[in-house]
Amino acid sequence: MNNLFSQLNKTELQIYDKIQAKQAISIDDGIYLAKNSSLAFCAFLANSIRERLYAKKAFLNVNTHIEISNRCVNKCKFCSFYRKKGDPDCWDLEIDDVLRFLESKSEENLTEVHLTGGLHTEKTSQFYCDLFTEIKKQFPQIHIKAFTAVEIEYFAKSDGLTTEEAISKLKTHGLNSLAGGGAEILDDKIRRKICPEKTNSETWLKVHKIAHQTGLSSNCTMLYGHIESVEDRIYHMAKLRELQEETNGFNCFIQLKYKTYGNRLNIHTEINLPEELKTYAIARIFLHNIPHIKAYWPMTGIENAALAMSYGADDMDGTISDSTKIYSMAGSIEQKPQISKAEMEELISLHGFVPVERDSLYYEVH
Ligand code: V47
Repeated sequence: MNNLFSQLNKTELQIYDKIQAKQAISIDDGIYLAKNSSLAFCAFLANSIRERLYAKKAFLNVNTHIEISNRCVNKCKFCSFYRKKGDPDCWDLEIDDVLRFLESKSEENLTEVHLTGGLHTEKTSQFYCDLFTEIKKQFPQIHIKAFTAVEIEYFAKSDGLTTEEAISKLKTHGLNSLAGGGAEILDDKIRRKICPEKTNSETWLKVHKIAHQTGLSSNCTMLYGHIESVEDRIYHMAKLRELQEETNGFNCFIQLKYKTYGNRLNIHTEINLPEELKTYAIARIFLHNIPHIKAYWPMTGIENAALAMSYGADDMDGTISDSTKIYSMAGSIEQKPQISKAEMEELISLHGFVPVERDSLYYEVH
């Protein structure tokens, strides 16, 4: 470490002091780290925070993902998942399909179902209320984490409800928290280029704010490694940090590295592993008020996700049960994302961390 310190300049020493004093770093500090500092220094800072918060714990969840349908009225350029009705690889699950699927997983002791889909013209919020009612009847112990802010806003518009009314209706029927997707980069100039039909930045933030005020927590994401700059990433995180200051409703931050296969964005290179690891570290450093940094392995691969635990991340999401296709369709090496709890624990231990099963709100499961 002495060697590392001798190489630091004045700005880096000031950032180090802020972290020691548990202060937030500034936007300029974040940009400085991302553009000028070494991976080793960022990892060192991120780990000092991670260890202060969780010592050697690395969290995992026993969960499954359900993507009800890949039909979507939007055509986001980075998305490899959406299909039109009638396309050969378009799917559309019904309530019974979901219940049968969950029944087939009953021996896994799932504590969470993560449920999302596209913007579907026929599946209204009432469909999901009925689905949640049935899930809660048969599997009352399962936490339902569902929908991106984009889906919530779509339900509200289609059903003629306010955002508050749409969230309350879903919550009354069993919705326990919101997923973090749809944030992409919270900059409307970028959104107009990569996802022109999608809800704008202000609306995405507004939906999460209302959810938090209604008593639902949520996650937040960042889709990076496409047309955005390093500065855009930090400004994005700053918006999340600002909302968190107000509501304290985000449980975790998830960086989603843009995957190039099967979409229309026309970018053919992915960011490399060192940059990915540095982004975890900067997220941990910059998002001082967001408790958890998740390394989502169906996107980055199980080995990289485990490695991210040494770069500031503390959570590996869950066992998944081979039920998400967003990333396999976008070219992830994880074509069948499924891992047992025991395998996940072993991998975490191999990296020198202590595996801890958590529920969706990060309470430890014993
Ligand atoms: O919003 C879509 C991203 C998100 C691509 O809340 C892509 O715990 C990379 O949000 N390359 C959906 N990313 C997934 C999501 C998520 C995943 C895991 C856990 C949680 C959570 C949330 O996936 C979309 C978009 O940002 N995405 N296509 C792509 N080609």
